Amino acid sequence: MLKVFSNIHFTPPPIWLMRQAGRYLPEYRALRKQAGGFLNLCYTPEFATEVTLQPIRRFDFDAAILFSDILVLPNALGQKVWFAEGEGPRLDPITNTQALSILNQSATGDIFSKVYEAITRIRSALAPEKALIGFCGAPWTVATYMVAGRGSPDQAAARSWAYNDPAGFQKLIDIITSTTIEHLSGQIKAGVNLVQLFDSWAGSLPEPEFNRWVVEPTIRIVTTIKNRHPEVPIIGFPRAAGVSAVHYCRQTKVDAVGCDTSMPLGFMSGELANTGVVLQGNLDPLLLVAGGNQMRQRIDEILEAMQGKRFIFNLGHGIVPQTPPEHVAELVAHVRSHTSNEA
Ligand code: 1CP
Repeated sequence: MLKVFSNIHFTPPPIWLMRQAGRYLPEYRALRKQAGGFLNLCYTPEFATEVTLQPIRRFDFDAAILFSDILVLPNALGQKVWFAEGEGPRLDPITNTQALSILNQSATGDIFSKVYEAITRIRSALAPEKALIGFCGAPWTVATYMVAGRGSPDQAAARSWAYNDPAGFQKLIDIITSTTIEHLSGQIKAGVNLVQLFDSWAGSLPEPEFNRWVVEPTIRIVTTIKNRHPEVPIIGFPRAAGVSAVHYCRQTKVDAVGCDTSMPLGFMSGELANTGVVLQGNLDPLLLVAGGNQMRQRIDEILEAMQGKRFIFNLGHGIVPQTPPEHVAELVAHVRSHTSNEA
């Protein structure tokens, strides 16, 4: 588990980065080529293990995150998912209640068992003091991909279904929610030490729909996982939720909250920290691409604002492919050089 969950304030804070494995690393690109595609990397335990460990070897992060994807879950349920080279993910879209019949919750084991085998291997290869993070997409975010069949800037397809036929859309959310609970439990049993729920598109909904499609399913997931595995911390990442992040933390009872790039540091250290959660974030991934003095200054500002809080250093969203690996090394060194300015 990350040391920050022990209730003590650490200087410097623990650090890991979203998308710390991936296309910005030459060793990742080489293995992806050898595997013959992204999903082959995810579904071959040897490859998934190697890719998970690559950034730990290079940068000595405090945590490894399982190499997988949020779209493994719809694929395990029977939806066709593929990754075209140079494009984002593609799925055969599910756009109405009748189409839900292709989803089969009792067939997920074929794919999920590959993920659990990778977790067992990673946990035994990883130094005991390093945390292993498991994850799922949150139901709303996963639904946006299942319904549109791809990433979309406005999540219009899922939002429209949710407005036109909320009872039907609820059925899709319920299937994703219960499968997410099973998949997170499976990951925990296989050896992950904490889990993160990625709600990358939480920011696209008005308040009533935010409550119904983001907060409610997350409450169900957190409550059930806490019942089954009370010792496992849960990080929620309601990206771009703005001030609604406070309500999200209070209602869902996540242990930690991922703060996106746009979140003001004063809001994080004030209203958001007052909910009692551990904070995680929130350097702009493009400042990591820029590097240099600008990046170091912003790291200092974040660390000063988080002084005395329980805090995990991370980005505000995932590393982008054009990131120079040397800048990542510089980021880690700079965060680790930070010492408390309290007497
Ligand atoms: O090699 C390649 O072409 C694939 C690039 C790639 C990678 C490295 C994808 C496709 N997924 C991943 C790994 C991944 N995805 C991880 C692994 C662990 C890590 O190192 O962090 C995780 C946690 C994810 C989560 C994920 N996948 C999210 C949530 C976080 C976020 O970025 O907002 C989302 C939305 C996805 C969907 C997805 N998978 C891949 C891409 C390019 C996308 C985004 C599609 C879009 O543009 O909407």
